[in-house]
Amino acid sequence: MSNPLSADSSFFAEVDTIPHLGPDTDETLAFRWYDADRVVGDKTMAEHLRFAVCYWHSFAANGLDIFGAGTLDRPWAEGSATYDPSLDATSPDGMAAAEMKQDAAFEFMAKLGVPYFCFHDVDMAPFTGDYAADARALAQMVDRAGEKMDETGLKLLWGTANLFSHPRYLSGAATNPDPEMFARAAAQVCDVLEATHRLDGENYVLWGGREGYETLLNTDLTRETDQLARFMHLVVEHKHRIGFTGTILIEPKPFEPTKHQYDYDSATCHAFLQKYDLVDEIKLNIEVNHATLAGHDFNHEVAYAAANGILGSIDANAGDDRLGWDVDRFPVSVEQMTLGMIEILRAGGLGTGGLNFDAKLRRPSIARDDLFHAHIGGMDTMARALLAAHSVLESGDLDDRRTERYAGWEGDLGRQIMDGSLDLPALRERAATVDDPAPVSGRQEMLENIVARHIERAM
Ligand code: XUL
Ligand code: CO
Repeated sequence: MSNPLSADSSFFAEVDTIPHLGPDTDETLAFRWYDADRVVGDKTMAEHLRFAVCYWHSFAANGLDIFGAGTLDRPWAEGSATYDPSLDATSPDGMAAAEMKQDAAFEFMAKLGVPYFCFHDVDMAPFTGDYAADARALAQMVDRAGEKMDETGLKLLWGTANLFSHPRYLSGAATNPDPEMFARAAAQVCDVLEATHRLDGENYVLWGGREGYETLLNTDLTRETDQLARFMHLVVEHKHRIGFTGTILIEPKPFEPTKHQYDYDSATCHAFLQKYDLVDEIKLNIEVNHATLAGHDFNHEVAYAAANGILGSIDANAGDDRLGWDVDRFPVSVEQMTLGMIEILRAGGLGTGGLNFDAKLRRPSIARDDLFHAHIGGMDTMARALLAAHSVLESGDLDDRRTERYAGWEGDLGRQIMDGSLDLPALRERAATVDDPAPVSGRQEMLENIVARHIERAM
């Protein structure tokens, strides 16, 4: 492999700290809308949005896809891959590559001015599949990350364990037919949960990467979901044992990599959490493109989670209208994100959660500063969405009309139906004595125009 030690000590030397220059600037390496200290309602933009950079797409991945090799300029990638059994986890090259990757990541995040990052164990340290060696390498890299966090002021939004890349997890981790695989996955999560706690992480994420099935012909669905619940109870128990006060999050996704993932969408996750008595302990990390893949709008997934008290955090990205797989683009649609932000603001914000850019550069985007442009675009999109959503809610343009639409339920009839004082025969009797009710317009097009107006005017 090329020697990662020979690379520049400053990886992004050609880019300075990204300034906020306002909407009129033509400077491309600047924020036009995201202004960390600007107050919107009762909080600053930074406090509302709680942006995080993800370690995996931005630093671990090198643009490799199933049709071709990596294209991105990631000189450490050869020595520090997500899974490479030929690596020696503690070899100087493997660790040097991981350190170089970490230095580049912290340089990038500090220059971008985000408050948070997120990581998987395998992004941070060399990963060979040998449990003891990998755990040692991870512990070293986590300690080093802690020092970098102290130096830069960066914080950890969440940590997570990769339970899907190693071939051992080909039939799932917690839902594996072999309890030995469950046990190995548990060891990995125990380490990463403790590492997340050591770094004062604000959440811990469990994405069920291969917790699903390819065919029901060989699958005991009942047993597998019981196993998944047992796994989550173990995590919750350990969280309390070690005094971790962050939130445990699961991340809905309907399919990919498996044909059917058990954490299909917000509603499926909610039913699962209720069935297994986990609903007070675990919330959701909702990813925009996972919502699209499940056949939902992003704002539906947020609204459903919020309505059931399980809105946790957001993986902010975008899909593609024509592609049915997880393309993980950076957010580009102010309209889509405004609709999502309306639900987030209605819910009172994200609590310990934030907006994590689980998004990747396109394979041909190979210039070093492309990573800055991608994040600047995502952050400006979310900032505009925040301004527009805040303006919509502050004006009352939607909520006043919505309250009016349901006004009948605040009257005698509505109250008596809901409190049970009118049964079916009583309602039948009443029908004979009153005039036919007149339908009213749903006003959808007018409401869409109102939202469009707020987006146009939000400055
Ligand atoms: C995969 C995905 C993951 C999780 C963390 O689709 O979204 O990156 O966010 O494991
Ligand atoms: Co995600």
